[in-house]
Parts: sequence; C-alpha cells; structure tokens
Amino acid sequence: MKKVAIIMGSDSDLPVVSKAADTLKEFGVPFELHIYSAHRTPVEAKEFSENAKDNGFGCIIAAAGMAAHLAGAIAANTTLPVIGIPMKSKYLDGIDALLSTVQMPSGIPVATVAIDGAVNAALLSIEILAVSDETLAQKLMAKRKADTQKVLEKNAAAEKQFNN
Ligand code: RP5
Repeated sequence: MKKVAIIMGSDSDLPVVSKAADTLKEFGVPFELHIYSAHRTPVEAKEFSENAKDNGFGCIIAAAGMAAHLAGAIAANTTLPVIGIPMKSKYLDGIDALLSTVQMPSGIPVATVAIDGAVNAALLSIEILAVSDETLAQKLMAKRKADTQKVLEKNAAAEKQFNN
C-alpha cells in the first residue's frame, strides 16, 4: 500500500495534526510524519516533496498556520495529490491560513479541508488511496455505516426524551 505523508510547519501544529495520524492508524494506513516548514526549512520541504513519489507515498497532507504557503510549496514540487490543513492561530482564528491554503492559482492544486480539519484530511487521503485499493474502500464504507448508526442511536434517545 502507498504511504501517506503528514507534514506540518511547526511542532506547535502537532496537537491538532496528530488526529490525522490517529485516523490513519485506525485504518491501518502506513504514514510518515515530519516537521518541515516552507520558510524555516525550505530545502528539506522541497527535497521531501520532490522525492515523495519515488519514496512510496501516494498522498501528502500539509498543515500550516498564519501565512500558510507550505501546502502550495509542496504541491509545486510533486504531482502527488496534496491536502492542505489550514491551522488556527491566535490572531486571525485561522482565516489567514484558510485563505493562504485554499486560494491556489490555476496550475498547482491544493485540496483544502476545514480549519484544523485533521481528521477529514486523513479521511480524504484514505479515499484517494482507496481508489485503487478495494479493501481500504470497504473499511471506509464500514466506518461510514458505524458513524451513521451512532447518529441514529442519538436521534432515538433525543426523540424518546422530547417527543410525545
Ligand atoms: C506556521 O506558523 C506553522 O505551521 C504554525 O502553524 C505557525 C506558527 O508556528 P510557531 O511560531 O508556533 O512555530 O509556519
């Protein structure tokens, strides 16, 4: 199976981004996690993305906050799909990172999830790998069904409490 790369701009992103790692673990998807910054360690970020395909990766998740150009900078150096996670920061609540990540000019796409959307980033990366992996696709379907069942159980409890 191809690996997923989780790259983040700073260790301060780790508490949120570790949820992506947890989700990949839940699905048994192999991954690597690295702290590479587009501006603090630009050489390492470039080298990683240039070699990611040859190194067995199928998708890259890139999380960054503030003037968040990490996902775009990584996408510039690979044709692997890149999923950007805009990180919430203390000044602009993540709107800065959201716009920096989502507003990629034509030619270099970044699939952007919600602010701090680490779980969905992981799920999207799994969906990408599952296009050519039927076992993984079935695991995704099983998870959807289990999540649906949980909501239906909550609905039944709420209906019982509030409806005549
Ligand atoms: C970005 O700047 C990082 O992704 C992080 O979200 C933000 C702040 O980084 P630190 O100053 O906390 O290292 O590059």
